[in-house]
Amino acid sequence: MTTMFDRRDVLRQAALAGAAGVALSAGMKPALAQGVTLRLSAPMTPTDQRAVAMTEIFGPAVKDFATLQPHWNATLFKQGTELEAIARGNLEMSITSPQELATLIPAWSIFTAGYLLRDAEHQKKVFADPLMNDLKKTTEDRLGVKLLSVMYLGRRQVNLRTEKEIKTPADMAGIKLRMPGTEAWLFLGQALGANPLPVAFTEIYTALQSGAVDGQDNPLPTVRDSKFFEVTKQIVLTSHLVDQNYIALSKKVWDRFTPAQQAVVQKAADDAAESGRKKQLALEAELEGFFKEKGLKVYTPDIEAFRKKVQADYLASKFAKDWPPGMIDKINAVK
Ligand code: KDO
Repeated sequence: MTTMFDRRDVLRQAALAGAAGVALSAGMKPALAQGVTLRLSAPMTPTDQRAVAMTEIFGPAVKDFATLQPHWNATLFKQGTELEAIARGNLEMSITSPQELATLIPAWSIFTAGYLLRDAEHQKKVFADPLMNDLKKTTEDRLGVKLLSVMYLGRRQVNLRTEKEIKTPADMAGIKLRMPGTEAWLFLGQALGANPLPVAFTEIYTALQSGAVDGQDNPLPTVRDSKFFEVTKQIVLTSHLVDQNYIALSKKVWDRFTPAQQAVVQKAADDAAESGRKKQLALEAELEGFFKEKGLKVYTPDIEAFRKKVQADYLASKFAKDWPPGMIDKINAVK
């Protein structure tokens, strides 16, 4: 785990790198290296619809001036270390999350709150809304990371290897629920009533198989793609988080593109995100049947009981103190 000291150091280095970028753009801007390589590191599998969209849509769209070089399954950087790698100039792209951004810029934790975003459409509109301008700008200035577009991961569901039926958060007591390894993610597991344990995405299957954890939470397309259904017995449709990832690009690299190239990169990201979103939504609609055929129990618990506890826990949490005043209301008002 990276310490607080390391994390502040990342911000300081990114600020220095940003200052260097400003000096360059003030006069000595280098010509764009021909055939710039965009190394992208992310934990998802190459068959995840977001990865497919990046490979089949984003890569070809920018190929005249940039080469997308994806490293899926966290093979280049470990899950959660990608933003630091971009800030330090060791990586050009990632598919990042509010939970990871929140480790460096606490205001991002607003989007880690369960039962906030309503659906994929709301998520897309919120990302495009001016209410996001400050957060996006702070991320560029302090981290040197430009967030190009929002990718829909899906509604997160509780997926257990245990058999006891779950109706309310009280039924989750004592369940060892795997969560990704950031504070905000662990808090979500706790708000669901479980006993959260940090495990990297690439280790989930083995942790479920060995019984090191009792379950995990992820959207249905991920449960199929990463084959978690093979080592679990039930899916509780809590829909506790309309999960989002962002296509993240080094701001230094972005600044080296010409305006015309920037327009191509932006459109490529938006097109990839839109394609991935449509495919994830279609999969979510059809996968319940697939899991039932595989012998899993799939059912809806008392969603209101979960919503009430999770929302109350977040509002009372230390995270809420970092949320920009009025932002929850603005998010809710986006129609
Ligand atoms: C996960 O680790 O559970 C998670 O779903 C968290 C997301 O933010 C994202 O990192 C995702 O993993 C990866 O893209 C793998 O699907």
